[in-house]
Amino acid sequence: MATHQSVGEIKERGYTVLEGALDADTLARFRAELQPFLDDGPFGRNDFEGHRSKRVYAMLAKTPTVAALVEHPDVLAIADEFLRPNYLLTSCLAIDLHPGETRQSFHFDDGGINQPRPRKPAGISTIWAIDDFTDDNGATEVIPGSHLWGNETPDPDSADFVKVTMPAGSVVVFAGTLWHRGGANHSDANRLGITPQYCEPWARQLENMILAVGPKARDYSDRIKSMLGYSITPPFMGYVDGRHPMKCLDDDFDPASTGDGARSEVFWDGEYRFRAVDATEGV
Ligand SMILES: O=C(O)CCC(=O)C(=O)O
Repeated sequence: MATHQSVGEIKERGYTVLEGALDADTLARFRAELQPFLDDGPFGRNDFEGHRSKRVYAMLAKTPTVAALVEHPDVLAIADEFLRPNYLLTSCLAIDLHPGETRQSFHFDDGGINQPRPRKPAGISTIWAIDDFTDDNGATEVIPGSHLWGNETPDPDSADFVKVTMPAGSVVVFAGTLWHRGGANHSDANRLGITPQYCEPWARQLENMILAVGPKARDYSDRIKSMLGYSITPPFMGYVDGRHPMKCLDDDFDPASTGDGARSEVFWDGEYRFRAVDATEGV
């Protein structure tokens, strides 16, 4: 589906589905990397995580192939339309619903910024189907149009929701303001989903990605490094010791390669101070 059509669907009803976005080989490789963490990991600690679900966090530290989902070009082309440059990866986790899991409570993903609604989404979320998402195995349930709501909250029993059924390898992309929940798994097999979520560069990430991923960040593309937090947002949010954070990974990093350096400069004048610049030197 063309980006402008997906963007239109998100603006209108809050979500869009990209079918067949991931090929079978990548899916198989990814599942093989993830399986040991699912096997060894605990069940959820509360109703939200799901007592019959397993969640794997800090995935970029554990399963390198998840990068193909996080920086999928069709997804990022959509996020680019909603979020400011240098937006961040706010969370990235696996959610494996086992048979018998009950439905989750309705929520929206950018609620943490605690700003009144209606408003622009401060995040774009995705949920990748690693297994087929079906009517009875816990496909995500979304309330179309609820991204535009003000203070309304949905009734868990009577809300007008849609089950996002989709074949493995597909992804639902939705506004951070869209009310949704994980469904109940009435089938006899697991339902595995992966949810990379992106947020405005001025918002705090749900997962502290710099700590969660640690030195493994070096293994990823500059785009992913930027989304983890190795980036600045104007004029200089995110600097480290007065310098561009990417210099923590690569002393020779040139901020001009991102355009970041063109926006601000940190200098020493008895104390650290900042000024807007149109050159990249010094950042
Ligand atoms: O597993 C799902 O389908 C949705 C989960 C979810 O929305 C969440 O945990 O934030």
